[in-house]
Amino acid sequence: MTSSAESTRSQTDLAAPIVPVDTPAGTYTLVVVSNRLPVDYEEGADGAVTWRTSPGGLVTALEPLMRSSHGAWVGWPGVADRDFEPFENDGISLVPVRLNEADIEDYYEGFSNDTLWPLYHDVIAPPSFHRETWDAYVAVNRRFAAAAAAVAAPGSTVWVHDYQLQLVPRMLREARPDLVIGFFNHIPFPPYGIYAQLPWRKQILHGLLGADVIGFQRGADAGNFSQAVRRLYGYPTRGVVIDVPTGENGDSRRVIAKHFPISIDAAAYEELARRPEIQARARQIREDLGNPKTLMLGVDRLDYTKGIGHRIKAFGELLADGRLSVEDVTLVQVASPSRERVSTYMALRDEIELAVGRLNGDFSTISHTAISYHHHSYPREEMVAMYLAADVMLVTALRDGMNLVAKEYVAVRFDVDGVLVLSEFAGAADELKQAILINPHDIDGTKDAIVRAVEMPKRERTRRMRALRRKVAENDVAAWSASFLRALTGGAAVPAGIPDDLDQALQSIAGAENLLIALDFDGTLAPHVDHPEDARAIAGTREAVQALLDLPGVRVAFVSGRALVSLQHVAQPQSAVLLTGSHGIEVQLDTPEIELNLLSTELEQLDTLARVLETISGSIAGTTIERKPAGLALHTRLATEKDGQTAQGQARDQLGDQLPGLTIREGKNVLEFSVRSSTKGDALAKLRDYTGADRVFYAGDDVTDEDAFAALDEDDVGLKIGQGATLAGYRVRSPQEVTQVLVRIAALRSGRSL
Ligand code: GDG
Repeated sequence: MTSSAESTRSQTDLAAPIVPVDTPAGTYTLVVVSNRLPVDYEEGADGAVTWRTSPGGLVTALEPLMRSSHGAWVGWPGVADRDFEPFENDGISLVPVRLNEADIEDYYEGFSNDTLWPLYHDVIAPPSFHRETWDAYVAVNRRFAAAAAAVAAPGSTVWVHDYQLQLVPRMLREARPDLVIGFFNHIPFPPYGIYAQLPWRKQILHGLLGADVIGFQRGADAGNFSQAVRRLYGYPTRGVVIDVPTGENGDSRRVIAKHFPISIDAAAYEELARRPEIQARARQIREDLGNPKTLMLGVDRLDYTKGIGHRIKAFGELLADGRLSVEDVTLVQVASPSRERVSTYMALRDEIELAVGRLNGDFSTISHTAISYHHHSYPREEMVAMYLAADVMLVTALRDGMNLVAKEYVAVRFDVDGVLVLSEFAGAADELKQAILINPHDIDGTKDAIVRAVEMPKRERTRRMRALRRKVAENDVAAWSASFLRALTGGAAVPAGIPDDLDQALQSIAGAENLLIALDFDGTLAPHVDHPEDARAIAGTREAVQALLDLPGVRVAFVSGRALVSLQHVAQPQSAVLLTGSHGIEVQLDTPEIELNLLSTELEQLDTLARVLETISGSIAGTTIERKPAGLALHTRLATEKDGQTAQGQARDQLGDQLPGLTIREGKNVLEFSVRSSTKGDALAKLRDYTGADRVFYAGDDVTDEDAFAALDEDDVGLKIGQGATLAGYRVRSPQEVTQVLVRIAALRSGRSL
């Protein structure tokens, strides 16, 4: 935790109510909040106002959902100093937020684009820190939060976007604790050493932690965020889960901070590319450029993060070295105008245009221009024609959240040709591994990569592009928004049976060399019951587990929060089943012994814990104590709701005083205290290690299973049973389906079809 004396003035501002107490809730069940509304304002000669949809990826991703789920979009309409009433455009309700000229200067151009943008992009340009622009940022965030709070229906979902609005989640939560709140950061989140420069670093984290799910582009961004939370607030984090304390009595709220890499509407790009007129235009572009052997393309907003200068330098040196010649190679650089009133951007434009002018002066001939430079925006059709025309796409960003241009190029190339040169500092590099990856700071390396791209044989180009296209097609923007919203809201009513996408995933993991099937017990194999000792797996489970145990290369494990003796009693597992109990504290792996080590201090804590809970349980009817090897659980399932709350409150208060270091875990009608912290994620890691599994299937129903889902790799399969927010990729209704799933895996694995 930091003890530095930071300004708390604006922290107080953050807490001010944003909505008058008696305001009625709105009616929209899904509210998207972003700085800019997805429309452009146009005024006809007669003064009539029209709105034109500006087709960004976000709109395409959310449009169908917004229509079907009664959605509204809150944002600035792009015109300063004007009030607009909410209106409908293309079937989506738009709720304009007013920004004055001064807001644009301080909140948007100032704090957002001259402080946060450079800071979050690894200080490629120096960030400015001004208290006045911070104050404007707070004030405008409050305005956005108030607008969202006013239109959101009770219990609805609000999805806030990007770095301009990082305080909105907290403001919304304070005004409307009933809402489910998500946040997605489109740009990187910097390492702690850089983030820590921000004078308002704690306030921003506090703002973001108001969300239930915080999405980032890369795993590294989510990791940087969690580290900042640990360093600045000391909150416990485990994998993607952060426990945010909510009050004095040890209560906490679970926040998920995880990567959800954004994408594009790949099919729509391909559809454009297949249009004959766009293909004709692509041919025309090449012709107009003198039909160079190789056409290279760069498409970026004119921004210092995009590494346009580095690209031009590498290209210039290749021409100077004679490794490329202007007769053969032309670079088309689209630099679309951006943030033109921010001084760093004005300086950048001068710098780039000077470099382009110099290079063209040095190398262009009357018939061949080295760089065809365009400081305009083009219609999407023209962009697609350029992608189609380009043999080599250069993405040389010094730091970039994702970089959609890279994905668009791949989506357009239905001819399975073209070479993508991609900076490893763009988020897209995590997925697009078959591109030629470069470090743009290494000019020699970049030059070699460009030459390699220019000379790449057709077969290699096709092989790489095919793999890239598969990746972009599979993970398109619809998949991105679905996976974010799934994590945020969970399924509503879960239908019976095995859904198709789960069946496909099962087919894929069934072929693993070493497969680990790890299963929670209560609520997963066995329905929840009033008395924990009465729990039994449903009929057919034992046979399904046996069928899996009989197969080579398959191990089955039970991963339970119960003490192992209790688990053995209720599950009566076959001896080949690996067991972990007490959230991974106890482990039994192919031996009769249970592994467990408790220190003498931990044993003393255990005694104190037992004394306190027994006293409470003895005085409140319907509460029971379950002893566990490294802790105790207070069960309140049989108590009245009020008594249960009282018992849990007393336990938290008294133990908070006497044993402040205890790990507290809350489940359905159970409060569990451990003297040793371990999670089902730790248990799973141990099992993966022990079995050497290359693919893992994990099924669970409880919030404690989220730690295990968080520990799964991309190729693993997580299955959530029942409703509620989850990190699992799949969901089924009940233990019945789990047993069906186990039977299905065994059948697939043994080559039988059902
Ligand atoms: C931020 C993050 C993250 C560009 N010029 C024209 C034009 N474009 C389109 C491209 C592409 C989009 O703009 C640019 O997206 P990028 O991802 O490349 O970059 P940012 O604008 O910096 O976006 C970034 C993104 O958010 C999404 O999360 O990937 O890392 O910085 O779609 O095609 N489109 C048209 N004419 C142009 O002249 N029509």
